[in-house]
Amino acid sequence: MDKKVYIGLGSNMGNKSENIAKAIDFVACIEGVNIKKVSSLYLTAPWGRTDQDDFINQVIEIETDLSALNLLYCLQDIEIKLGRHRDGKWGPRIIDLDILIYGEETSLLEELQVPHPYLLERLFVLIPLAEINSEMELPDGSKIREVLSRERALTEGNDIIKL
Ligand code: PH2
Ligand code: MG
Ligand code: MG
Repeated sequence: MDKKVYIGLGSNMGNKSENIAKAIDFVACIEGVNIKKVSSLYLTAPWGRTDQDDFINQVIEIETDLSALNLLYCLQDIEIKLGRHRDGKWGPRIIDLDILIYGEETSLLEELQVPHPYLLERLFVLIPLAEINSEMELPDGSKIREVLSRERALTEGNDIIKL
């Protein structure tokens, strides 16, 4: 198990926390994946497209020997098993499993961009990431705590509630 990987989970349809819990159970069953850390759940205002229900978000740290693409395919299988169907860009979803960071690797494939392209702008990802690894250095070399305080200063900061 060599690569340290962060996965963001989100849901804003149905029983949101149950969807996330089920997704984590499925992740735990993937061969070649060990879950190392799990953040709290956060209730978060919708980002990017605001005409939809609030999300519940969570971040997990795993170790894996799967390639980034194989991991992506396993996560997509889990999304389908939990009933996700095609949703528009940033639209409502039963479950979303995004690879945020995959070791030191960069991927710019159409189907997989890592580090996640919006990582530095999304408090609903940065806050749970900082909870499980407060010393983390982000892929651009910045410190998560510094990015977080900068981003928090730009927003009201009260649209993310730790559950
Ligand atoms: N996911 C999106 C779009 N907007 N907003 C929040 N708060 N949480 C999400 O997980 C989220 C979002 C597309 O994946
Ligand atoms: Mg997403
Ligand atoms: Mg996704």
